[in-house]
Amino acid sequence: MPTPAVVPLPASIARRGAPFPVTAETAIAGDADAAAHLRTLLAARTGAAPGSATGSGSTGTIALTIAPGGAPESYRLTADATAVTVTGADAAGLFYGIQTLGQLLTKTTGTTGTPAGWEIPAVEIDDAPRFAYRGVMLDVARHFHGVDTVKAFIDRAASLKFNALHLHLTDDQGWRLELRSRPELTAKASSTSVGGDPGGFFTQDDYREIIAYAAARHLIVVPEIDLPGHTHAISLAYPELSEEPVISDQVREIIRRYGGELPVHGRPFESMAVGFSSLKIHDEATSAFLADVLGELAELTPGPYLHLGGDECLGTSPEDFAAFMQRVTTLVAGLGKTPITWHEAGAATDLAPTTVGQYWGFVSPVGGMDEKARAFVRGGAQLILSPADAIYLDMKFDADSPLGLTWARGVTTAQRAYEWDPARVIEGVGDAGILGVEAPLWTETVRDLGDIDALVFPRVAAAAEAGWSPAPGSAGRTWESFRARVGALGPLWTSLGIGFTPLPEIDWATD
Ligand code: TNX
Repeated sequence: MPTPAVVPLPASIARRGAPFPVTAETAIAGDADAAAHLRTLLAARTGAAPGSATGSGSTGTIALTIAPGGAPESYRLTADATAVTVTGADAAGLFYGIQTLGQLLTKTTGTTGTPAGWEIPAVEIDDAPRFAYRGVMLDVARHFHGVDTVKAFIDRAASLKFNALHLHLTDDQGWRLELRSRPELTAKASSTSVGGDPGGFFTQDDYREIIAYAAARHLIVVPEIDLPGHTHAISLAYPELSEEPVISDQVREIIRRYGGELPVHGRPFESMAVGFSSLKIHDEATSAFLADVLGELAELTPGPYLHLGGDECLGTSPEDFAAFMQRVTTLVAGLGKTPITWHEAGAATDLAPTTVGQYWGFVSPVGGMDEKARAFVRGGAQLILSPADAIYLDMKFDADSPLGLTWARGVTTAQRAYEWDPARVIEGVGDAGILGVEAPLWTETVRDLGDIDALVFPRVAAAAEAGWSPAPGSAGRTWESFRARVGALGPLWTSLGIGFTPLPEIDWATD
């Protein structure tokens, strides 16, 4: 019997005996929230509604319970011919057990005397995540993506046991969150996107709605205000806070290649160049602005983290950059939140000591990026790993598609997204120094949910496995196994409305 196709691979999975039939008579018992999630999933996958609250149980029962005591987010799932039990150590664990159950649900072809139907293979699964933080990132600044798209993105992430949604809310091209303390930001700096496309922003109610929707699926929201670079949009609302754009050869080259106009202080920027903008680091008005913006963001955000950016500040001197990151991480720590910054801030001494670094260099580091990342761990904090050549979801896998970029080692593959180990990226930083893994989707070329799905699936499943599953080298943690398991998920993804790209590296099941 082949091992059932579960992604991310569980910590332990064993096959045993005869399958559990899923019929209109299947009873679902136990935790009401979890039962509702399971029913939605069963209905989407089967097109019918097996497993109703009123199921007689004559063909078996699915029991959903929470039994505290195990590791956070862990669950145990057993299935045999008469019963399925999913027991979570907490509500998140139970929710993840249900996601596994959705993947296990298999269509039966039917033989003479037995009609075609659905079943759950008999299994025994004990599962818990390798890393506490498993994130996806959506850039809503380069192209704005509204509440419905963000919710769809959350559903997709939750189905692969991600527990954090990082929203890149601000960048040179737009400011996407309404703030009561600084209403000019969205009034004057939110209406455009890359390439002349329309912009948009989240009202505070939108933001709260996203947070609640994510929480119901066990994801926290990590908002990012990218500072002190990637701040050209601020110059539309508060011109006095920003320096003149620094036009480097690299800025000219990107604009020559991808089109658009050079950045002009106080005017919307709709092209793709990076690294030209900077806040005025030493002005009191900048300090007052940061206190308002970050104070209000901390109030609006129940999750423990605020992301402060800090990447590609080529328009800021290294000394000013270091002083700024020290000041702003200390401000955020004082607001009771844990700051996250991109790894560049590791060059600064005296960051708030809890500051988490997010590494976006390559799996084999170049240019001293690993040294900056290591500084966070040396200071007693942890890292989130987002190696760009492995799990940047905006990298192209099809040279002819208009979607995606190629700067992280060219056109990529699902195999490259899969074959890396978080504990082998930054020398000297093993599991203990790693908070988790995050797969970012930058949206310079990404306009809608169809574009998102086409770039994100299937590679995001490889990122999920890097964050959740036992380290490569454990049984089943191979590209060949992943390839087979992810291919088997095609029909589930289709029934959930996910427009994944059927990469030719993978044999996709059709039913
Ligand atoms: C680099 S990686 C960026 C983003 C771009 C992305 C495109 C990082 C922290 N910054 O500003 O959108 O490349 O792939």
